[in-house]
Amino acid sequence: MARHTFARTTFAALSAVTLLALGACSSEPPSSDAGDGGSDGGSGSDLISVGFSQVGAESGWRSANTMSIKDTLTEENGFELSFSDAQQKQENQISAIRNYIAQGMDVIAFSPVVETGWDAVLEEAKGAGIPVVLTDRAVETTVDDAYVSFIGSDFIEEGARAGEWAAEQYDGEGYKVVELQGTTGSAPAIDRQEGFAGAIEGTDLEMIDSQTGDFTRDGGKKVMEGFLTAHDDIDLVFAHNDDMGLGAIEAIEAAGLKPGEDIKIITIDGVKDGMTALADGKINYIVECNPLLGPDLAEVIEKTVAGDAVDARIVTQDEAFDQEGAKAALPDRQY
Ligand code: GYE
Repeated sequence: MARHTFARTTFAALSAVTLLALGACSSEPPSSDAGDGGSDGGSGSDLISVGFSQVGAESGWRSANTMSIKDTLTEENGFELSFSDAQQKQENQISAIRNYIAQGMDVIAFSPVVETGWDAVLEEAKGAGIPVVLTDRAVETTVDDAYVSFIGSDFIEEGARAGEWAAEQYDGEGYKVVELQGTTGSAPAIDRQEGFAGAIEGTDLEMIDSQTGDFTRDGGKKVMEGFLTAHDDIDLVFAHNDDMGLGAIEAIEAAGLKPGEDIKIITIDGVKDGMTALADGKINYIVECNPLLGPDLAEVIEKTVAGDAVDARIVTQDEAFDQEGAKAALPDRQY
């Protein structure tokens, strides 16, 4: 545990240096839409101006998360939102945040694609007196009071729940497990891996391979094809999100095997496509990760601007589903 923290801190320091160098020569602007109010960073209106830098559009979870934020931070609700999509690239997020600082936004919020490398830009926001709110993913930073609140799920807990369920079902059967990791260096990939590994430790479930599929369906499919070529004894797939699990289903079916039976699948998220595959018996278990963070974000922003205290950590509550649970939940599923 201590070693893990040390390694992350050291890497954070190194990445900050690398990013200073990168920032000096980066020229690619992130894609963005500045909202109805254009680029006037909040001056001259009663609306709270918010710059939000999103990770990308890599998964069903992300689409639902974006929808929740755009549907909540509306003019009717008192916000002027500038939203940008970083296409899963940290340098795009950093330049978006720098633009928001230059525009003098009232508040900046972002979902950091990876954990480390944010020190310089967080320091800049702090220097400009602009409060920062983190949604969904955490950062490792040496900057004091770098953000007012972090809103999102406990990813270690999610990985642990997936691993505990796997151990309950399959311990004693000598299961061989492969893992489809999320984006390398992202908080959910690091933490879900750690939580799952801890939960299967001491059981006879054995992790035989683990690679990143970058949280995308296509990535999950390609990595699973590789696993199926390299190993003929896979019993169980642990995918860090539904989309990679859905990609794995395609690869398993293309190899003439039955997902959910010949090879079991556990995923995290609980978006409609994942839940449908679970109800159909192609996925065996899903640990939910709630993407609807807009309302909590709106509340934190309003309180911050009003000068009220906010919780430094808001943990989103998640459920878990088996096949029957998915069938029951699907009709009311919002995303
Ligand atoms: O699980 C995955 C997405 O950060 C919790 O990112 C989020 C993860 C989510 O791409 O589907």
